[in-house]
This record gives sequence, structure tokens and C-alpha cells, in this order.
Amino acid sequence: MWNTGEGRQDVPEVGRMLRLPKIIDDRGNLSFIEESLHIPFKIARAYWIYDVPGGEVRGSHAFRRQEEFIVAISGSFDVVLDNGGSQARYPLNRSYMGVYVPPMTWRTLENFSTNSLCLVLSSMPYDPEDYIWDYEAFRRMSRVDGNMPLQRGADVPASVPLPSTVYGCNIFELPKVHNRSGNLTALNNRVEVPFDVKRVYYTYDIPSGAVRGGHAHRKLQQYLVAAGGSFDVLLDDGNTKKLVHLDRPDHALHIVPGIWRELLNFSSCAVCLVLASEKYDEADYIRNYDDFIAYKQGR
Ligand code: T46
Repeated sequence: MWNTGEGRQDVPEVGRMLRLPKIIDDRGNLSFIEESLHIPFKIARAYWIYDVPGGEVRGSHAFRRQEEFIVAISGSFDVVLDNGGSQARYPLNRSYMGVYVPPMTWRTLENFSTNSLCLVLSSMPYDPEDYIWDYEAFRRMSRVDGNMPLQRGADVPASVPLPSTVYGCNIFELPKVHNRSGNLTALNNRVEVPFDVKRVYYTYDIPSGAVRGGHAHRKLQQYLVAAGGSFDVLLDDGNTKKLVHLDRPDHALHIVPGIWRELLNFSSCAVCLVLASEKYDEADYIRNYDDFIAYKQGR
């Protein structure tokens, strides 16, 4: 029997649909996901799947220990879950709704729309040993050891200080796994992304002419990705300005701490996906340009 995630009482819950914050303003909408707050685990890895041709099915497998949270950042697709006893189908088509997938859950992604982008946050680094590819083996295991201990995001050493200039802000070509069923880009903490991702947020429904940002951060560093469409980022370290164009989900702009940034020239359907090194903290923002210059000059 299928459960649509709408809270039906006659079937046990398989996975869970979670609603994310949605902040609406004139410059577009913004949603965010903080580890251990909006999702019940620490983020060890983020990946996204895109350019999926119609009719393709992705990811029919289970994980022994890994937890996941899955969001349709753009477009739509279905997440089909099976815990060995019950099934649930979660149609995703809004970027402020996502599905939490516990370990030992068989999960399949299907019914992808044109221009869909699937974001997955995972509790573990990539580990081929954690996959269960055979459904019958999964059924047998889910009867025996369905409650395996969870592995949380790894503890990692403190980061080295970064040069706080626009020359420290670079565009990186991200790894891309390409096959017939689309593209996948995965970033493990401290491997492909040079910090621990504690929060992911994204801006969408951005009207033409909108300018976002217009502030700097004291501590936060982040990776910015054009998950849909394109936009420009104007970087300013108080001495030098640099304009960067983003237009592909397999490229990221690394913004180091202490940089004034403005996001502008958003194309139609643009989605700005950000992997952030810190949880949201308004005290980390410098929202006034004169204060920013004073901060850079140590005043
Ligand atoms: C950045 C650029 C690229 C939260 O409550 N949690 C969050 O995680 C975020 C990102 C924002 N908010 C609240 C704070 C404001 O009340 O959402 C509202 C809009 O945020 P803000 O005006 O900062 O949005 P942007 O697009 O100008 O800036 C954002 C990030 O805040 C910033 O760190 O670098 O995107």
C-alpha cells in the first residue's frame, strides 16, 4: 500500500516528509537546512543530481548506516521508500519540502521532470561498503538487523586561516559523474569542499533585476553554485573588486570570510545553492558597507 506522506494513520511511517523554513521577500524566496536542527543528523556530504533524461530511474538501493535528506531544488521527481515491510511514495515538487530517509530503507528516485535538480544531504562520507544493491538481500537484512548504529558526520581538525581577499575566492570545477541517467556532483566535507558543511540554503523564484547579498561575513565561508540558470557575484575585499559568473551545477565559487558580496543579473529560473561552513548567525553578518571597510582596516 502506498503512503503519500500526508500523515495517513493506516500504514507505518516509512521515511518522513519535512517542511523547511521559507523566507519570502521581494528579492525572491530563500530556504535553509541546518544540520541537527531541520534534519536529524550532521551533514558529512552533499550531492546533487541533474540533467536527468525523462524516464530514468536513479538510486535503487539501501544504505546500512547512512541517513539522507532529499529535496527537489528545482523541477520534480518522486522518492519511493521501502523499509522491508511498508512502502511510501513522496512526490517532491517544492524546494521547501524534503524527505528524510533513515538507514536500512530501500530508496528509488523516479519520474524526473525536465530541469529537475535533486539535492541529497548525507550523514556519511561516500562509502561503497555501506550500499546494499540487492533487494532480496536487503529484505533479509531488514528482518535481522534493521536497527544498525548510525554513523554521524566525522570530527575533523580545525581549518587553516584563509587569505581574506578576492584572490582567495576561486571558482572550482567540481567532480561530475556522468552516465546515461544524468549527472551527479558530490562534495564530501574536507575533501571536495574545504570545510564542514553545517548548513545548506538556496534562493529561488528570484524576480528579474533583484540583487541579493550586500553584506560580508566575519567567519562564514561558503561554496556558491548555480543549481539552475545563471547569475553574477560581485566580490569586494575593500581594495579590489572581482565579478564572477556562475552558470553550471558542476562549478562552485568559494567565498572566504571577510568579503563583501552582491549577487545580481539572475537569469530566469535561477537557483543559487549555497553550502555554508556555519549555522545561521546574524552576529556574523556585516550589513553596512562603511562598517565593512572599518572592519577590514581593523578599526
Ligand atoms: C550570503 C548570500 C549569498 C535565515 O534565517 N537563515 C539562513 O540560513 C539564511 C541564509 C537567511 N536567513 C534569514 C535572514 C534574513 O531575514 O533570511 C532572510 C534573508 O537573508 P539575507 O537577507 O541575508 O539573504 P541574501 O540572499 O541577501 O544573503 C544570503 C545569505 O544570508 C548570505 O550569507 O552570502 O545569500
